[in-house]
Amino acid sequence: MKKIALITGVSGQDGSYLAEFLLEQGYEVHGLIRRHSTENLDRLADILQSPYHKVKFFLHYGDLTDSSNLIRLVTQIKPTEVYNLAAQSHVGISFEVPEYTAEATGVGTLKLLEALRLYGGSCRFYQASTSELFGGLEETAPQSENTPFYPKSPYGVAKLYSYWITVNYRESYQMYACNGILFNHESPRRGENFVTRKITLAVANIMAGKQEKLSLGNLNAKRDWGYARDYVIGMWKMLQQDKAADYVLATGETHTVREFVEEAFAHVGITLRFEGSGIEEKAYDAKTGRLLLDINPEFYRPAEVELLWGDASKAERELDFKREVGFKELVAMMVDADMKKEAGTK
Ligand code: NAP
Ligand code: G4F
Repeated sequence: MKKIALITGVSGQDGSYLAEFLLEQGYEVHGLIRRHSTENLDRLADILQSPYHKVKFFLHYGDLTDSSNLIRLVTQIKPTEVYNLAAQSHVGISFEVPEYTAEATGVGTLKLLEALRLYGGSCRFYQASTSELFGGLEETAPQSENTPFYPKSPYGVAKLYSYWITVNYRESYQMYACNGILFNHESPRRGENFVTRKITLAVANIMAGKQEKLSLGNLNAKRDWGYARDYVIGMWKMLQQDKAADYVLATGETHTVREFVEEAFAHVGITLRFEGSGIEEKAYDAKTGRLLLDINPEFYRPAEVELLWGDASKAERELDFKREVGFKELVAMMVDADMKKEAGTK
């Protein structure tokens, strides 16, 4: 049978890696994109310049909040696999736009599932669920498929709805529908306002003399950071099983934001000396005494998830999920990519 994938959120970090991977596997790939006043397809540049474009790779305008558009696209494309990656995916910003986040990140999933139910057939469905579902229950770490949920943001609450509506459609309509409960995953394609990329960009800019210092919020938050490309392979594997199920993808390691900053500066030969605590905390170049990091409470969130630490043993066992890139390599890869980009702009 011809394999046809529809990816919502194809212009995002994960969507771009997944599209590349599926094309390599021989799929015909369709991506949903939104209209912007200036085009934002940078992450798809390689595919758009490749022989795949308009032969095996097709883009369609749409929006997860527009059900008539989703029904039309599903009927027209006739996908065999749908990957629902589209979302207002920024946790901090979800406090600023809670209603829109509920519409896109929550109810949008229902709209897509309904489009698939109306279309009929045996299309498989992947939902981009998240470790933000675990949120506030620190005592339950490391977190697995059996850990209770306690979201701490409008984003987490919207994703909770998407998680359960996916389970509900699997149980009610015998759809092959999976939740991938993914812990944070990063790459040089990560959005610039997520903490890892904000840090690696700042390191590159500071080294180039274009930025004085880096300002962050909560340095004590702990995250389980993996590499995005490893994780999109896990998404695909979830849709290749005999029976649909939900899986955690994680590294099993957790690090503070402070450790990420230390490692990123260490990669360019700078050892940081931290002083103070809370909003008074600062970090200096241990050699020169130059201020390189301070705290700006603007980046604190009204409610915070302090600890994410995943247990991916089910995915390792059943999907043979593997991660090729560890924490230090990930930081190095992101810093190097931003340094290279910076050098290219001179
Ligand atoms: P991302 O880079 O922020 O990409 C989000 C994508 O969704 C973009 O292509 C964006 O399009 C699209 N989008 C946003 N609102 C939309 C709407 N209303 N209709 C259609 N498309 C819309 O996110 P990511 O890091 O690749 O993550 C992919 C998915 O996994 C998201 O659902 C995210 O919540 C989830 N997730 C991510 C992580 C992680 O650590 N990266 C972990 C767990 C779960 P534009 O380009 O037009 O903005
Ligand atoms: O990089 P972040 O914004 O990612 P967050 O909130 O963990 O969410 C990401 O991972 C989730 C999976 O767990 C995804 F579902 C979600 O879509 C997204 O991809 O923040 C990480 C941590 C937070 O604790 C935040 O408070 O870093 C802390 N932080 C400290 N200073 C900051 C900053 N975060 C951002 N974005 N910017 C700062 O200046």
